[in-house]
Amino acid sequence: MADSGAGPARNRGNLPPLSLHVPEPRFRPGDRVDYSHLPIPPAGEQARPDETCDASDTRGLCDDLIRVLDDDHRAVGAWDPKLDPETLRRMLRSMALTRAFDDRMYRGQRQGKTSFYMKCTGEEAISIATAHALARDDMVFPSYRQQGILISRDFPLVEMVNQIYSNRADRLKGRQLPVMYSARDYGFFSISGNLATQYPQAVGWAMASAIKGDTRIASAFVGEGSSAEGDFHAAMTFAAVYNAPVVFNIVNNQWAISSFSGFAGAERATFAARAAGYGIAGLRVDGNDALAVYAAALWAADRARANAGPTLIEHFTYRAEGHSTSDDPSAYRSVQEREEWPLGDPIDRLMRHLIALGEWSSEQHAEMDLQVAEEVKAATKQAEKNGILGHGMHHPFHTMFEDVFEELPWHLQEQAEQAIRERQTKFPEWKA
Ligand SMILES: Cc1ncc(C[n+]2csc(CCOP(=O)(O)OP(=O)(O)O)c2C)c(N)n1
Ligand SMILES: [Mg+2]
Repeated sequence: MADSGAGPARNRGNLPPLSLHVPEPRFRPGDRVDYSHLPIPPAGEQARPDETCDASDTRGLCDDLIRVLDDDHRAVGAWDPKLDPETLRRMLRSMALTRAFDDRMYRGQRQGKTSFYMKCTGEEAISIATAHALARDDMVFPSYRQQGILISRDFPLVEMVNQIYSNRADRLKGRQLPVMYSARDYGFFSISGNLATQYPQAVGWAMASAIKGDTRIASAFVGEGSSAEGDFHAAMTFAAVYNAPVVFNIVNNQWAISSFSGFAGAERATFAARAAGYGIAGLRVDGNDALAVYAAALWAADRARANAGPTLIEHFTYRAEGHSTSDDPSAYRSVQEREEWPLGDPIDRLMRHLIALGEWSSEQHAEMDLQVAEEVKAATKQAEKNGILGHGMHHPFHTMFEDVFEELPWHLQEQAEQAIRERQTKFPEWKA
């Protein structure tokens, strides 16, 4: 009988049947967590090549982990960015403010003031140290977990809350999911819910900057899970081919909602190692070490600005909390993971460093925590005057049909009228 190939396994002598590997995370709920398999090199031991080096000179750094803060909270090694205490305190404050903001917005969601929120707990150093290393007018192409960049650039908190509440003062008119900010004047490209689309956009922006003979660079962020998207690879190819002035950041926080990093390829190679395949520079960084993140971000920014090419930076970190307010991580991972994470907490580490320098104290830290909590509370109260979810104080309903076409086409005009009519029939008490 002719073999169609569709039936039972074909027998070819003693060849083993083919099989697939389906990744499985090490720890599930209830498991005891032991991270001793993770190689964590001592701080300060990583060589720092010149920013304009050959991309191949960074190969070793793609498998290593750039670390500056040591176990005694001192800054050590060639990557120490030697920041002055004032800058360190500014970064610490932005990190604390971001965490306080996240905590309050999370509670706001639980209180029904917004439908959705996403925290970046444990990942604050990545966005905030990067923002401090970039120029103020460099364009960032963020994912939804880089609110620290807006906060570092002093974007008004009240505007963030207005967006989260989708209220009548939301400058995005309620058209974006809460936390999907857009602030061109703060060098913060519109966040898209379609993962990884910001990567090719960043490359296009960077290429345009170069074509115009400008000096501004692009800095793009993606989660490790999203790096499995095709857009990631298209962006890398374009950037490598045209030597675009762009820095690619992969935030490897181990999880993509309930999928672990293995499904994006983490079992085979580091994410930074992908740089080698494209012939661009790659760095792998302790993402919970604000000084290491700063040093790597500055190295890559200087490299891009010197026309020496793009860099891929993997920030090795841990998503300390749920993916979003719609998630319950206790359903799929061990709660011990956060406690056992070997790279600690980024705010705690920077605080201890400043204390070790004699430039900070626990009392000052406690005082700062109170201040940032007050600042967030004041912004929330102010934003609440413009409305919260379900209180009807949003942009007029009909505006959702506007701003796409210069003139509303007839079929959308009809749809708008129908939608408004139906809404008035169903909810006569609601305003247009
Ligand atoms: C193209 C696309 N696929 C899937 C989703 C659904 N989704 C939203 S967030 C997310 C996880 C992303 O994980 P990761 O990239 O690691 O970022 P993290 O949330 O950890 O910061 C998924 C699958 C989406 N928004 N867009
Ligand atoms: Mg992730």
